[in-house]
Amino acid sequence: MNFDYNLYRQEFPILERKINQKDLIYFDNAATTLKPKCMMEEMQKYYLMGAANIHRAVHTLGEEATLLYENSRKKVAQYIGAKKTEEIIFTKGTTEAMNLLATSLGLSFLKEGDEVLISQMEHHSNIVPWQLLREHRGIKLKIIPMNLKGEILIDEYKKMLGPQTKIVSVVWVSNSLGTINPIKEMIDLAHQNKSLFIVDAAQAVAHMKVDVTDLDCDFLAFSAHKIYGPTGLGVLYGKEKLLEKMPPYQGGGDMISSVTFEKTTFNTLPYKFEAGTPPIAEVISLKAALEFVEKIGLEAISQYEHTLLTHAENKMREIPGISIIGQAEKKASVLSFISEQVHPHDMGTFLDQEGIAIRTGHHCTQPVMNFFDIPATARASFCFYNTKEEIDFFIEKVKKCLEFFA
Ligand code: C6P
Repeated sequence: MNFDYNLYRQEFPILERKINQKDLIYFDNAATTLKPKCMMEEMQKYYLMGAANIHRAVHTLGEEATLLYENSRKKVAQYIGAKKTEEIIFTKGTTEAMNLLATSLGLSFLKEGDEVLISQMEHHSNIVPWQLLREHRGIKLKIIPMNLKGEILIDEYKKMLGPQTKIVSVVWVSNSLGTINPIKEMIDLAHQNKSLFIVDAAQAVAHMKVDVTDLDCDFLAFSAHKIYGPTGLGVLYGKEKLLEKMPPYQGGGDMISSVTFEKTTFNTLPYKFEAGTPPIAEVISLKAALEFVEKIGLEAISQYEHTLLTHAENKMREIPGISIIGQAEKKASVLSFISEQVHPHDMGTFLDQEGIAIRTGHHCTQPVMNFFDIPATARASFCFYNTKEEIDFFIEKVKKCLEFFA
Protein backbone atom coordinates (compact mmCIF):
# COMPACT_ATOMS: atom_id res chain seq x y z
CA MET A 1 0.00 0.00 0.00
CA ASN A 2 1.08 3.56 -0.65
CA PHE A 3 0.94 5.59 2.52
CA ASP A 4 2.76 8.91 2.38
CA TYR A 5 3.79 9.32 6.01
CA ASN A 6 5.99 12.30 5.07
CA LEU A 7 2.85 14.33 4.52
CA TYR A 8 1.89 13.83 8.14
CA ARG A 9 5.32 13.86 9.78
CA GLN A 10 5.55 17.56 8.94
CA GLU A 11 2.75 18.18 11.42
CA PHE A 12 5.03 16.99 14.26
CA PRO A 13 7.98 19.39 14.73
CA ILE A 14 9.37 17.19 17.49
CA LEU A 15 10.32 14.63 14.84
CA GLU A 16 13.05 17.09 13.74
CA ARG A 17 14.71 16.80 17.15
CA LYS A 18 18.00 15.10 17.85
CA ILE A 19 18.11 13.01 21.01
CA ASN A 20 21.62 12.18 22.16
CA GLN A 21 22.86 13.50 18.80
CA LYS A 22 20.67 11.01 16.91
CA ASP A 23 17.43 11.53 14.97
CA LEU A 24 14.52 10.95 17.32
CA ILE A 25 12.68 7.69 16.71
CA TYR A 26 9.54 7.78 18.78
CA PHE A 27 8.21 4.30 19.55
CA ASP A 28 6.33 5.15 22.74
CA ASN A 29 3.00 5.97 21.16
CA ALA A 30 1.03 3.69 23.47
CA ALA A 31 2.16 5.82 26.43
CA THR A 32 1.21 9.02 24.63
CA THR A 33 1.25 10.11 21.01
CA LEU A 34 3.14 13.13 19.73
CA LYS A 35 1.16 16.33 19.20
CA PRO A 36 0.39 17.83 15.78
CA LYS A 37 0.71 21.56 15.09
CA CYS A 38 -2.97 21.87 14.15
CA MET A 39 -4.01 20.74 17.63
CA MET A 40 -1.53 23.04 19.37
CA GLU A 41 -2.68 26.01 17.26
CA GLU A 42 -6.23 25.59 18.54
CA MET A 43 -4.99 25.47 22.12
CA GLN A 44 -2.83 28.54 21.65
CA LYS A 45 -5.68 30.44 19.96
CA TYR A 46 -7.90 29.81 22.94
CA TYR A 47 -5.31 30.84 25.53
CA LEU A 48 -4.07 33.92 23.66
CA MET A 49 -7.31 35.20 22.17
CA GLY A 50 -10.24 33.67 23.97
CA ALA A 51 -9.46 32.44 27.46
CA ALA A 52 -12.89 32.80 29.01
CA ASN A 53 -14.71 30.33 31.22
CA ILE A 54 -17.64 28.36 29.78
CA HIS A 55 -21.35 27.98 30.64
CA ARG A 56 -21.19 31.02 32.94
CA ALA A 57 -20.76 34.33 31.20
CA VAL A 58 -23.05 36.42 29.00
CA HIS A 59 -20.11 38.26 27.48
CA THR A 60 -18.94 37.47 23.97
CA LEU A 61 -15.72 35.72 24.99
CA GLY A 62 -17.65 33.43 27.31
CA GLU A 63 -20.16 32.60 24.60
CA GLU A 64 -17.41 31.94 22.07
CA ALA A 65 -15.57 29.61 24.44
CA THR A 66 -18.81 27.76 25.30
CA LEU A 67 -19.59 27.28 21.62
CA LEU A 68 -16.11 25.93 20.86
CA TYR A 69 -16.27 23.60 23.86
CA GLU A 70 -19.68 22.24 22.90
CA ASN A 71 -18.66 21.93 19.24
CA SER A 72 -15.85 19.69 20.40
CA ARG A 73 -18.35 17.53 22.26
CA LYS A 74 -20.34 17.24 19.01
CA LYS A 75 -17.18 16.22 17.18
CA VAL A 76 -16.40 13.50 19.74
CA ALA A 77 -19.97 12.19 19.54
CA GLN A 78 -19.78 12.02 15.76
CA TYR A 79 -16.26 10.52 15.86
CA ILE A 80 -17.30 7.58 18.02
CA GLY A 81 -20.78 7.20 16.53
CA ALA A 82 -22.74 8.30 19.63
CA LYS A 83 -26.33 9.26 18.94
CA LYS A 84 -26.42 12.22 21.35
CA THR A 85 -23.98 14.79 22.69
CA GLU A 86 -25.53 14.25 26.13
CA GLU A 87 -23.82 10.88 26.11
CA ILE A 88 -20.32 12.42 25.96
CA ILE A 89 -18.71 13.32 29.28
CA PHE A 90 -15.31 14.94 29.50
CA THR A 91 -13.05 13.51 32.20
CA LYS A 92 -9.36 13.80 33.08
CA GLY A 93 -8.57 10.61 31.20
CA THR A 94 -9.48 6.94 30.86
CA THR A 95 -8.45 6.49 34.48
CA GLU A 96 -10.92 9.06 35.76
CA ALA A 97 -13.64 7.64 33.51
CA MET A 98 -13.13 4.20 35.07
CA ASN A 99 -13.17 5.63 38.58
CA LEU A 100 -16.34 7.54 37.74
CA LEU A 101 -17.99 4.32 36.59
CA ALA A 102 -16.82 2.17 39.49
CA THR A 103 -18.04 4.82 41.93
CA SER A 104 -21.23 6.14 40.38
CA LEU A 105 -22.39 3.01 38.57
CA GLY A 106 -21.06 0.82 41.35
CA LEU A 107 -22.89 2.64 44.09
CA SER A 108 -26.17 2.87 42.17
CA PHE A 109 -26.32 -0.53 40.43
CA LEU A 110 -24.35 -2.96 42.57
CA LYS A 111 -25.00 -4.64 45.88
CA GLU A 112 -23.06 -7.11 47.99
CA GLY A 113 -22.41 -10.37 46.16
CA ASP A 114 -22.82 -8.89 42.65
CA GLU A 115 -20.04 -9.76 40.23
CA VAL A 116 -17.87 -7.60 38.02
CA LEU A 117 -15.86 -9.43 35.34
CA ILE A 118 -12.59 -8.00 34.07
CA SER A 119 -9.90 -9.74 32.05
CA GLN A 120 -6.42 -10.93 32.92
CA MET A 121 -4.92 -8.23 30.67
CA GLU A 122 -6.49 -5.10 32.15
CA HIS A 123 -4.62 -1.88 32.82
CA HIS A 124 -4.50 -1.01 36.53
CA SER A 125 -7.12 1.68 35.89
CA ASN A 126 -9.64 -1.09 35.16
CA ILE A 127 -8.63 -3.15 38.20
CA VAL A 128 -8.02 -0.88 41.17
CA PRO A 129 -11.28 1.16 41.02
CA TRP A 130 -13.24 -2.12 41.19
CA GLN A 131 -11.10 -3.30 44.10
CA LEU A 132 -11.87 -0.04 45.92
CA LEU A 133 -15.56 -0.66 45.27
CA ARG A 134 -15.17 -4.21 46.55
CA GLU A 135 -13.99 -2.73 49.88
CA HIS A 136 -17.11 -0.56 50.10
CA ARG A 137 -19.76 -2.77 48.60
CA GLY A 138 -18.61 -6.35 49.00
CA ILE A 139 -18.85 -7.02 45.28
CA LYS A 140 -16.94 -9.93 43.74
CA LEU A 141 -14.27 -9.28 41.13
CA LYS A 142 -13.75 -12.17 38.71
CA ILE A 143 -10.96 -12.49 36.19
CA ILE A 144 -11.53 -13.75 32.64
CA PRO A 145 -8.45 -15.86 31.81
CA MET A 146 -6.23 -15.69 28.74
CA ASN A 147 -3.90 -18.12 26.96
CA LEU A 148 -0.14 -17.87 26.49
CA LYS A 149 -0.58 -15.99 23.21
CA GLY A 150 -2.38 -13.28 25.16
CA GLU A 151 -5.91 -14.05 23.91
CA ILE A 152 -9.00 -14.06 26.08
CA LEU A 153 -10.52 -17.52 26.52
CA ILE A 154 -14.00 -16.86 25.19
CA ASP A 155 -15.38 -20.25 26.25
CA GLU A 156 -14.27 -19.56 29.82
CA TYR A 157 -15.84 -16.11 29.61
CA LYS A 158 -19.15 -17.66 28.49
CA LYS A 159 -19.06 -20.01 31.46
CA MET A 160 -18.34 -17.18 33.89
CA LEU A 161 -21.36 -15.11 32.85
CA GLY A 162 -24.14 -15.83 35.32
CA PRO A 163 -27.07 -14.29 37.17
CA GLN A 164 -24.73 -12.41 39.53
CA THR A 165 -22.69 -10.84 36.69
CA LYS A 166 -23.83 -7.24 36.62
CA ILE A 167 -20.91 -5.60 34.83
CA VAL A 168 -18.23 -6.75 32.39
CA SER A 169 -15.36 -4.28 31.87
CA VAL A 170 -12.70 -5.19 29.32
CA VAL A 171 -9.87 -3.55 27.42
CA TRP A 172 -10.32 -3.49 23.62
CA VAL A 173 -6.61 -3.36 22.76
CA SER A 174 -4.11 -4.43 25.43
CA ASN A 175 -1.39 -1.84 26.06
CA SER A 176 1.20 -4.41 27.08
CA LEU A 177 0.39 -7.24 24.64
CA GLY A 178 -1.22 -5.49 21.67
CA THR A 179 -4.07 -8.05 21.60
CA ILE A 180 -7.24 -6.84 19.91
CA ASN A 181 -10.03 -8.46 21.91
CA PRO A 182 -13.24 -9.66 20.16
CA ILE A 183 -15.09 -6.89 21.91
CA LYS A 184 -18.32 -6.96 19.90
CA GLU A 185 -18.78 -10.67 20.49
CA MET A 186 -18.06 -10.14 24.20
CA ILE A 187 -20.61 -7.32 24.39
CA ASP A 188 -23.29 -9.46 22.71
CA LEU A 189 -22.64 -12.28 25.16
CA ALA A 190 -22.82 -9.90 28.13
CA HIS A 191 -26.09 -8.45 26.90
CA GLN A 192 -27.62 -11.92 26.41
CA ASN A 193 -26.82 -12.32 30.10
CA LYS A 194 -28.34 -8.89 30.92
CA SER A 195 -24.94 -7.58 32.08
CA LEU A 196 -23.67 -4.09 31.33
CA PHE A 197 -20.50 -3.78 29.26
CA ILE A 198 -17.72 -1.19 29.64
CA VAL A 199 -15.01 -0.86 26.97
CA ASP A 200 -11.58 0.54 27.77
CA ALA A 201 -10.74 1.99 24.35
CA ALA A 202 -7.57 3.85 25.44
CA GLN A 203 -5.39 1.91 22.99
CA ALA A 204 -8.06 1.34 20.35
CA VAL A 205 -9.26 4.81 19.55
CA ALA A 206 -6.22 5.98 17.54
CA HIS A 207 -5.84 2.73 15.61
CA MET A 208 -9.27 1.51 14.56
CA LYS A 209 -12.79 2.71 13.88
CA VAL A 210 -14.78 3.11 17.07
CA ASP A 211 -18.55 3.08 16.67
CA VAL A 212 -20.38 2.85 19.98
CA THR A 213 -23.76 2.42 18.26
CA ASP A 214 -22.54 -0.51 16.23
CA LEU A 215 -20.76 -2.03 19.24
CA ASP A 216 -23.82 -1.39 21.42
CA CYS A 217 -21.51 -1.03 24.44
CA ASP A 218 -23.02 0.61 27.51
CA PHE A 219 -19.93 2.68 28.30
CA LEU A 220 -16.63 3.37 26.56
CA ALA A 221 -13.64 5.40 27.72
CA PHE A 222 -10.53 6.83 26.09
CA SER A 223 -7.82 9.44 26.71
CA ALA A 224 -7.27 12.41 24.39
CA HIS A 225 -3.48 12.23 24.70
CA LYS A 226 -3.39 8.80 23.06
CA ILE A 227 -5.04 10.15 19.92
CA TYR A 228 -2.80 13.14 19.14
CA GLY A 229 -4.71 15.30 21.61
CA PRO A 230 -3.72 17.01 24.86
CA THR A 231 -2.97 15.43 28.24
CA GLY A 232 -5.36 15.84 31.18
CA LEU A 233 -8.46 15.05 29.13
CA GLY A 234 -10.50 11.94 28.55
CA VAL A 235 -13.89 10.96 27.24
CA LEU A 236 -16.52 8.77 28.79
CA TYR A 237 -19.35 7.67 26.52
CA GLY A 238 -22.42 6.26 28.26
CA LYS A 239 -25.90 5.32 27.12
CA GLU A 240 -28.20 8.17 28.07
CA LYS A 241 -30.73 5.98 29.89
CA LEU A 242 -27.98 4.65 32.17
CA LEU A 243 -26.24 7.98 32.78
CA GLU A 244 -29.62 9.48 33.70
CA LYS A 245 -30.00 6.98 36.53
CA MET A 246 -26.46 7.36 37.88
CA PRO A 247 -25.60 9.77 40.71
CA PRO A 248 -22.95 12.48 40.17
CA TYR A 249 -19.36 11.46 40.76
CA GLN A 250 -18.09 14.81 42.02
CA GLY A 251 -19.87 17.89 43.36
CA GLY A 252 -19.19 21.54 42.59
CA GLY A 253 -19.91 24.29 40.10
CA ASP A 254 -21.76 23.64 36.82
CA MET A 255 -23.06 20.20 37.81
CA ILE A 256 -25.99 21.61 39.82
CA SER A 257 -29.39 22.96 38.96
CA SER A 258 -30.05 24.59 42.35
CA VAL A 259 -28.30 24.60 45.72
CA THR A 260 -29.57 25.41 49.19
CA PHE A 261 -28.01 24.25 52.44
CA GLU A 262 -30.89 21.80 52.74
CA LYS A 263 -30.94 20.34 49.26
CA THR A 264 -29.16 20.34 45.90
CA THR A 265 -30.66 19.34 42.59
CA PHE A 266 -28.44 18.36 39.72
CA ASN A 267 -27.90 19.67 36.22
CA THR A 268 -28.95 17.70 33.16
CA LEU A 269 -26.63 15.43 31.16
CA PRO A 270 -23.76 15.67 30.46
CA TYR A 271 -23.10 18.55 32.89
CA LYS A 272 -24.15 16.48 35.90
CA PHE A 273 -20.82 14.68 35.52
CA GLU A 274 -18.60 17.70 34.79
CA ALA A 275 -18.08 19.49 38.10
CA GLY A 276 -15.94 22.63 38.17
CA THR A 277 -14.10 24.45 35.40
CA PRO A 278 -13.11 21.76 32.91
CA PRO A 279 -9.90 21.65 30.81
CA ILE A 280 -11.41 24.05 28.25
CA ALA A 281 -8.37 24.52 26.01
CA GLU A 282 -7.82 20.77 25.93
CA VAL A 283 -11.41 20.01 24.99
CA ILE A 284 -11.36 22.63 22.22
CA SER A 285 -8.11 21.33 20.77
CA LEU A 286 -9.23 17.69 20.84
CA LYS A 287 -11.57 18.53 17.96
CA ALA A 288 -8.60 19.52 15.80
CA ALA A 289 -6.79 16.28 16.71
CA LEU A 290 -9.80 14.16 15.73
CA GLU A 291 -10.25 16.05 12.46
CA PHE A 292 -6.58 15.51 11.71
CA VAL A 293 -6.98 11.75 12.17
CA GLU A 294 -10.14 11.77 10.05
CA LYS A 295 -8.30 13.58 7.28
CA ILE A 296 -5.70 10.83 7.11
CA GLY A 297 -8.39 8.16 7.45
CA LEU A 298 -8.56 5.44 10.09
CA GLU A 299 -8.71 2.70 7.48
CA ALA A 300 -5.42 3.90 5.94
CA ILE A 301 -3.88 4.37 9.38
CA SER A 302 -4.72 0.90 10.61
CA GLN A 303 -3.56 -0.77 7.39
CA TYR A 304 -0.25 1.10 7.43
CA GLU A 305 0.34 0.46 11.14
CA HIS A 306 -0.37 -3.20 10.56
CA THR A 307 2.40 -3.37 7.95
CA LEU A 308 4.77 -1.69 10.45
CA LEU A 309 3.90 -4.14 13.21
CA THR A 310 4.26 -7.18 10.94
CA HIS A 311 7.60 -5.90 9.65
CA ALA A 312 8.88 -5.30 13.19
CA GLU A 313 7.66 -8.66 14.49
CA ASN A 314 9.20 -10.58 11.59
CA LYS A 315 12.56 -8.89 12.14
CA MET A 316 12.37 -9.36 15.91
CA ARG A 317 11.69 -13.10 15.54
CA GLU A 318 14.99 -13.48 13.69
CA ILE A 319 16.99 -12.29 16.72
CA PRO A 320 18.22 -15.22 18.86
CA GLY A 321 17.35 -14.92 22.56
CA ILE A 322 14.44 -12.51 22.06
CA SER A 323 10.86 -13.53 22.87
CA ILE A 324 7.80 -11.56 21.87
CA ILE A 325 5.29 -11.27 24.70
CA GLY A 326 1.82 -11.12 23.18
CA GLN A 327 1.38 -13.27 20.09
CA ALA A 328 -2.36 -12.98 19.54
CA GLU A 329 -3.77 -13.57 16.05
CA LYS A 330 -5.18 -10.06 16.06
CA LYS A 331 -2.86 -7.33 17.27
CA ALA A 332 -2.48 -3.59 16.97
CA SER A 333 0.49 -1.30 17.22
CA VAL A 334 2.30 -2.87 20.22
CA LEU A 335 5.43 -5.02 20.22
CA SER A 336 6.45 -6.17 23.71
CA PHE A 337 9.58 -8.25 24.02
CA ILE A 338 12.11 -9.63 26.47
CA SER A 339 15.64 -10.90 26.11
CA GLU A 340 17.37 -13.72 27.91
CA GLN A 341 20.49 -11.62 28.49
CA VAL A 342 19.39 -8.01 28.97
CA HIS A 343 16.94 -6.46 31.42
CA PRO A 344 14.29 -4.31 29.66
CA HIS A 345 15.45 -1.18 31.53
CA ASP A 346 19.00 -1.66 30.24
CA MET A 347 17.59 -2.18 26.75
CA GLY A 348 15.56 1.04 27.05
CA THR A 349 18.57 3.04 28.27
CA PHE A 350 20.80 1.64 25.51
CA LEU A 351 18.23 2.49 22.81
CA ASP A 352 17.75 5.98 24.24
CA GLN A 353 21.44 6.62 23.54
CA GLU A 354 20.58 5.92 19.90
CA GLY A 355 17.68 8.38 19.91
CA ILE A 356 15.03 5.64 20.17
CA ALA A 357 12.24 6.10 22.72
CA ILE A 358 10.54 2.89 23.87
CA ARG A 359 8.82 2.11 27.16
CA THR A 360 10.10 -0.47 29.62
CA GLY A 361 8.48 -1.82 32.78
CA HIS A 362 5.17 -3.44 33.65
CA HIS A 363 3.12 -0.88 31.69
CA CYS A 364 0.61 -0.60 34.55
CA THR A 365 -0.38 -4.22 33.89
CA GLN A 366 1.35 -6.09 36.69
CA PRO A 367 -1.07 -9.07 36.49
CA VAL A 368 0.05 -9.54 32.86
CA MET A 369 3.68 -9.65 33.97
CA ASN A 370 2.77 -12.11 36.76
CA PHE A 371 0.93 -14.30 34.23
CA PHE A 372 4.05 -14.56 32.03
CA ASP A 373 6.27 -14.76 35.13
CA ILE A 374 8.43 -11.82 34.05
CA PRO A 375 9.17 -8.55 35.85
CA ALA A 376 8.88 -6.28 32.83
CA THR A 377 9.01 -6.02 29.05
CA ALA A 378 10.52 -3.63 26.56
CA ARG A 379 7.70 -2.20 24.45
CA ALA A 380 7.86 -0.51 21.07
CA SER A 381 4.53 0.96 19.99
CA PHE A 382 3.98 2.35 16.53
CA CYS A 383 1.76 4.83 14.77
CA PHE A 384 1.36 6.37 11.34
CA TYR A 385 4.37 8.73 11.46
CA ASN A 386 6.73 5.80 12.05
CA THR A 387 8.52 4.13 9.17
CA LYS A 388 10.04 0.78 8.18
CA GLU A 389 13.44 2.50 8.05
CA GLU A 390 13.04 3.49 11.71
CA ILE A 391 12.14 -0.10 12.55
CA ASP A 392 15.20 -1.43 10.70
CA PHE A 393 17.44 0.98 12.64
CA PHE A 394 15.76 -0.05 15.90
CA ILE A 395 16.27 -3.77 15.17
CA GLU A 396 19.93 -3.14 14.36
CA LYS A 397 20.33 -1.35 17.71
CA VAL A 398 18.51 -4.11 19.63
CA LYS A 399 21.09 -6.54 18.18
CA LYS A 400 23.91 -4.16 19.16
CA CYS A 401 22.51 -3.96 22.67
CA LEU A 402 22.52 -7.76 23.01
CA GLU A 403 26.14 -7.87 21.77
CA PHE A 404 27.13 -5.10 24.18
CA PHE A 405 25.69 -6.84 27.23
CA ALA A 406 26.98 -10.28 26.15
N1 C6P B 1 -1.47 3.35 29.25
C1 C6P B 1 0.84 3.03 28.60
O1 C6P B 1 2.01 3.38 28.49
P1 C6P B 1 -4.68 7.42 31.28
O2 C6P B 1 -3.41 7.33 32.06
O3 C6P B 1 -5.87 7.66 32.18
O4 C6P B 1 -4.61 8.36 30.13
O5 C6P B 1 -4.88 5.99 30.59
C2 C6P B 1 -4.90 4.84 31.37
C3 C6P B 1 -4.95 3.62 30.49
C4 C6P B 1 -6.08 2.84 30.51
N2 C6P B 1 -6.20 1.77 29.72
C5 C6P B 1 -5.23 1.40 28.87
C6 C6P B 1 -5.42 0.22 27.99
C7 C6P B 1 -4.05 2.14 28.81
O6 C6P B 1 -3.10 1.79 27.97
C8 C6P B 1 -3.89 3.28 29.66
C9 C6P B 1 -2.61 4.05 29.68
C10 C6P B 1 -0.18 4.00 29.15
O7 C6P B 1 0.47 1.91 28.25
C11 C6P B 1 0.27 4.60 30.44
S1 C6P B 1 0.35 3.42 31.73
